[in-house]
Amino acid sequence: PSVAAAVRNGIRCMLMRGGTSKGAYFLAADLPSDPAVRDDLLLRIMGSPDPRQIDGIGGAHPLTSKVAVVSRSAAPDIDVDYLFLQIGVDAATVGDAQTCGNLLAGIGPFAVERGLLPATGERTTVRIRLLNTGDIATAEFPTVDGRPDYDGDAVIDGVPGTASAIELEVGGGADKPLLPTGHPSDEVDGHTVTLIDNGMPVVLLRAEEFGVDGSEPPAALEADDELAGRIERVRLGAGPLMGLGDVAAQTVPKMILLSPPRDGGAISTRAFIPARVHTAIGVLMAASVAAALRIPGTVGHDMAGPLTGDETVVEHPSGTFPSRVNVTRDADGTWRATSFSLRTARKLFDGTVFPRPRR
Ligand code: NQM
Repeated sequence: PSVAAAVRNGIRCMLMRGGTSKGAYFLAADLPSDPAVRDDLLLRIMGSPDPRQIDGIGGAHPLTSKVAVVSRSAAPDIDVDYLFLQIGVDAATVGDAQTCGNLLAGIGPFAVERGLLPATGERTTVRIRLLNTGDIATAEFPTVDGRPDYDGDAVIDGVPGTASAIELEVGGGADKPLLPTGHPSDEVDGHTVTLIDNGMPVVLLRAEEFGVDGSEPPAALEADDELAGRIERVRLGAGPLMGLGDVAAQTVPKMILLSPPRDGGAISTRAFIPARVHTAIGVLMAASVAAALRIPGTVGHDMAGPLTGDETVVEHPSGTFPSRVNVTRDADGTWRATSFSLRTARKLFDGTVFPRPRR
């Protein structure tokens, strides 16, 4: 559709909570195919730029200003392609440099809702290609009478109540090493950091080196301009080392302050994404942290509580995130990993969204 037609007739859109985030889910075929035209339309739909997104459906926070674009996949053994777009809240930006593991939780149910593939009895498995990163994910969730069943007993911290469990496995596909520099730690802007990417490029920092203890609420960390400046300098230095180029205008890498666990978990985290501080932690951020704790010499390895089994309990501001990772090492010393996470998702609203007529 052209922008004019979309403004007049609206666009089919489903609002879903995916994990601890919320986003607008679209079929690729319902959006303009030209990325510049599509992005302009998405800004008008979400109500950006505006700190309140008052004239759109965005939720005025990066965790609720997200878009998923889904289509049937042409790739062998893959059911659907998932493109994630981060819509700026107070800036007119649409970023595709990262994926989102929380919105990923809604992709399988959305694909079944839209008829991209049939439900298969009581459980349905969807193979998903993450277009932003090249990774492959498998999502398994309950279905009843050919539709996703959102009602269940699973609890995830950061979301009230219960819902049905969505099991996510992410990894493989993209031939990327876990440690982009090949080292468990590097020096950046006078700090010892770990640069790691288990589905999400993150920079692990010692909270105490930054003058905080790592248990502060997100709002207190966000209010500290001096801290933000120091973290941003490290981020700008880390980007090129991670093969991401100049990251000044990108939402990756994410910056994660680590401190010893306080609630019986493996490690405590505060994640800058990268300006706001996450109220919980991203799925793939947790997977990257969990993988790092299993590699000697990383920031975090020496702070971690005892690691038993393959589950790593990552503490965050609203509870814990149990991430299961499988970390392996090739004969040439290259570390690799996959992750398994339990999430929930829910269809909130299905209908037609009307973009602002003018920017
Ligand atoms: O790391 C937020 C979120 C995320 C990312 C962000 C995520 C992940 O929705 O897998 O889900 O990266 O800005 O929690």
